[in-house]
Amino acid sequence: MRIHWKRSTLSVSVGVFAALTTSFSPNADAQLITFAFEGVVTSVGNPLGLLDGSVFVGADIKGSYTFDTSVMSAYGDYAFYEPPNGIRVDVGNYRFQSALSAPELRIDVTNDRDGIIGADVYLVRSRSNESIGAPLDLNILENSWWLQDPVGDPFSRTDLPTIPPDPSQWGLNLLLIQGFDPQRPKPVEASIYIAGQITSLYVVPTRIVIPIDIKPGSDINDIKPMSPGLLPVVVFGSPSFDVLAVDPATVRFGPKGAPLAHRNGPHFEDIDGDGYADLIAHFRVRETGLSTDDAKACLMAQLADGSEIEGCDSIRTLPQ
Ligand SMILES: [Ca+2]
Ligand SMILES: [Ca+2]
Ligand SMILES: [Ca+2]
Repeated sequence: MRIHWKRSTLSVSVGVFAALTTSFSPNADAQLITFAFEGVVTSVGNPLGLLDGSVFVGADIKGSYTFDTSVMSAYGDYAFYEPPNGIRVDVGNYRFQSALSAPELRIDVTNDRDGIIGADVYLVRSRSNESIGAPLDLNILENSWWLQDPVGDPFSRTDLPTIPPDPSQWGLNLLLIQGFDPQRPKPVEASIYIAGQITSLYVVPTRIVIPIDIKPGSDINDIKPMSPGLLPVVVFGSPSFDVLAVDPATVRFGPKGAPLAHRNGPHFEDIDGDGYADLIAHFRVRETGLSTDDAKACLMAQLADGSEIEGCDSIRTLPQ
């Protein structure tokens, strides 16, 4: 497989549409969406023997990409610069992923390119990636997934798809990772490449991160893990998060997932005085599974619509 051809074709596709970018103000109902995927390696370039034997033709690919529906575009070229937007691809012993603190994820949605009905493209491309450290020491310049269909007609517009594309509807299906050795000036040839196909995708339920306060009124949050007592935890409501939507039966706290200590559920009160109701839960300390090694503790719950929330706070544990 000739990788230069793939690379230059991708660049042209992105370049043409980047020139037409138009951004609008963020959408108030923005949502983070994660598509998980599975696939298979179809081709490996490893001329220097840098990759170990865990990457081979036929090896499993697993990964996911996350994007934000607040990004608007008139021409189908969506750009995402804030974490947790990005892509993660696991192959063998390696993880190829977008830069964790400064990602640049692009999703290009092209309908009827050059006026040809059915010349549709869906391109997910991470342009800023974490390097692969020792012993490999590679800069990852390409981490993308490209669907193109010259015969069918999967898209009729350039809206950002919020349900996963069906790979079986597309003629071309190419996942491509290329790594370059930073010691070599101006690399022309990739030091490694991994090509594959994505065979299935599914939506990962969104987990909403919410602020909590363990032991309201105390900043240090001292906990004696073996104490027979109760631990109060506040979940803060906000304009975008109504604590009344929390399903009390699903509330869990700590590594062992302690349930609410009170059978009649949490109570509600505006603890911080911001005008939005907050949820006050109590847990039996011994049921939380916290130990003297822990420096933080988290609360998890589901909302009535099935989405998940999580909030964490620091703790200081004390021996009995
Ligand atoms: Ca089309
Ligand atoms: Ca506190
Ligand atoms: Ca409040």
